[in-house]
Amino acid sequence: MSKTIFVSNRLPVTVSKSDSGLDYKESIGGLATGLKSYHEQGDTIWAGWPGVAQDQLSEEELSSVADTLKKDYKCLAVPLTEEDIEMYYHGFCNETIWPLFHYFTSAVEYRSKTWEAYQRVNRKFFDAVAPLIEDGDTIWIHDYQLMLLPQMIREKYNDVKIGFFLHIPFPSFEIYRLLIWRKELLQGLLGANLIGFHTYDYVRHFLSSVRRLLGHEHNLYKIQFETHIAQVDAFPMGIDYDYFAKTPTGEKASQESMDFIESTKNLRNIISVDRLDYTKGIPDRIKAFKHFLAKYPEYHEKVRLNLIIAPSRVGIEKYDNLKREIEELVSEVNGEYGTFSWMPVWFFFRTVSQDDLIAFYRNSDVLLVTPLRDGMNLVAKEYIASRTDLKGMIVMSETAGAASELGEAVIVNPNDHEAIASGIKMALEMPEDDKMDRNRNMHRRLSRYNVKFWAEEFLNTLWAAPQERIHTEPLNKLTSGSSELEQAYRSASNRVLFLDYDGTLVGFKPTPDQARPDKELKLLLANLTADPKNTVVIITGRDRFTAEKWLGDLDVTIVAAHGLWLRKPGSEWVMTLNMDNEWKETIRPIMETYTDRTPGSLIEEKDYSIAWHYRQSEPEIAGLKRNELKEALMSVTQSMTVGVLDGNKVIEVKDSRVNKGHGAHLVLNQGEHDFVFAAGDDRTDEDMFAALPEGSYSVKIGKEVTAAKYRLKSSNDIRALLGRFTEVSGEVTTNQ
Ligand code: ADQ
Repeated sequence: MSKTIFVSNRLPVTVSKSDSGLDYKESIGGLATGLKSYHEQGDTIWAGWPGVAQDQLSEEELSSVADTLKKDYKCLAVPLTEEDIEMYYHGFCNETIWPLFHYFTSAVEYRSKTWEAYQRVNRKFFDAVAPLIEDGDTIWIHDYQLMLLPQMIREKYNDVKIGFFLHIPFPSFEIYRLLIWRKELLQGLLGANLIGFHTYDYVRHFLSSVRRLLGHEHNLYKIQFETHIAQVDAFPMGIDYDYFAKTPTGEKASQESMDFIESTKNLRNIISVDRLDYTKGIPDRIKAFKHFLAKYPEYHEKVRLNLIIAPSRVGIEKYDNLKREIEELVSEVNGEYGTFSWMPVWFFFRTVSQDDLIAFYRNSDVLLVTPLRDGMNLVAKEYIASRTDLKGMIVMSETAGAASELGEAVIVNPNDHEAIASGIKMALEMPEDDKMDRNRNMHRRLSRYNVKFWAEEFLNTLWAAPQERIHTEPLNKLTSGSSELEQAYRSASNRVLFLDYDGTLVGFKPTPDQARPDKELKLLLANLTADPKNTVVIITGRDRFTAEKWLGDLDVTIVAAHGLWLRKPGSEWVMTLNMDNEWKETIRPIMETYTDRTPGSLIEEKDYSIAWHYRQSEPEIAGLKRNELKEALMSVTQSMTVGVLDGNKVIEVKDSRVNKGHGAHLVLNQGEHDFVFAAGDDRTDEDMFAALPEGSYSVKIGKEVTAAKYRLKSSNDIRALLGRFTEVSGEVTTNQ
């Protein structure tokens, strides 16, 4: 039976240690509530840090925590040390990712020590979760603390579905690119089958970073990444609507809160509820409220701002300073505008219960929620849901994810105090009909797209996400004595081996010149050709001069320039086709026009082709120009013997008769072979694979779609396989 594993930094239950022993408390918050019903009823396990550092617990306590979490809460404790928490959570998560993803670029710290801790702790999560994973399982990973985990799981497990949801914004490329470890985080995320964000803006930002930094395009939000497809989509998180809408006011609320509420009945109440964080825009909000009081004196003694702020990241300097700044601003407003009978701002620095919150929400005419950046902001949704009388109104910043769903609210720029002040006035004075209409729309949406719907929609999309996976063969499967390939090699008496050069015999190098053959490769090829039963053919897109310079001293046949030139060992080069290059006169000017219009693009001319490269160009412009150029080329080449190839960041027009298939044919036609083998890594090698006779053995290096019979991971693997061939040659000779 397949199960679902949730993984998040914190568990839905928080463990704490006091003099009286260990205490277990349910964690509140959207995620815990959203997944609660799944977790209670389904075959699920939730893995995460329990909230207390492992070095604060004795061995006995540690195992008691692990047992209790497992038995009573279906949770797996991921033990973290104080040092982990300091460097990974307070460090990389909250000093690097959090400020950067919320556009606070000057607050970002780049410390390799915390980055190392982030990798180490992601690995700890992997090590903790791995023993639970079985084929067919679903693993749903949450949030910015665990962005490397999807790929760690993907590398080890083939038949699992991995989902990832980011609860904070994904910033635009111009911001994201500032991160030193930007590629690593993207690669970590792309290990998932489904990557979810709150809004389409974040989806766009993510796709654009993937394209610009990793060069992967998406097709309808699907990215082919290594061996699988990663799908990307928006799933705006909802709330437990029924709880907020249906809980009777005051039933479970504290007496203190109800008394407070009673004392405010003669005022218009504005409420704001946040976790203490610099992204929430609290100082600007107070300043804007001050501006409101200055601008609209008619509201003096009639209105009150209740700031309810939950302590968060206590003890961290930045947060302590923020609290101090808030306190000073509150005193400033109260000092300037307060009277003996009226205090305009009330500041509560505490976590209040959900039932108290509902009572506060219902007592408030306006919710003022003006984060400078917020992934979603659930408070806005909770407020609307609680006000079932439809008489509340929100003033909300456009930079909160929730703004894209709650367009009926009064939307403002959180830096614009003037706009917030008039927004407050507008919300307070909005005609009741208008207000109720707007609320009705918002209620409809929130009641349908609640948190349960959100979780179901994510999981259903994950389960339906593309499953195709390309499996690479473990090398030892091909090199084992019993493999079909080895048996065929062993028993053959006239073999031909076609070997592509770049990407196959040597790995990719930063410049083409650095790919010259190393000693080990030369020796390997020499050993292969030492067997008189072998014809070794190097078949490459390289020009004949380079090919001869690098490999001409070996006993190999060289097919260069994709099959245009052929050279037998020790012989002269032969041109295999009569080229007529008149067509270039038509094509070149068209490509030149596009090169002028697309900065960074360039033309490369070969004997038999002209190519337009756009790897260095700005992807958006290049994408458009590429389509236009391709269309123009297609139409002019219709009546010519040339073809248009759409390659990796290159459009090439070439004589369609020249390809590696043609080159392979020439060699194959020169004799009878009882073992035909070919290895290659890119699209041009597919022509060669297609030209091989039935019963041939072909190996693709890499993970793209192929007609080859086998796949291997890298040029090291192919070298090992060829090395094994030379050993077999040796064994066969000795036995004869
Ligand atoms: P948060 O930054 O924590 O979450 P938010 O979405 O507003 O922000 O959720 C806060 C939750 O805490 C709400 O359920 C709220 O009721 C509660 N809360 C806030 N102040 C409180 C207080 N003083 N007392 C008690 N409860 C309080 C992150 C992202 C958000 C994203 C969520 C969910 O930063 O952008 O919406 O995850 O994905």
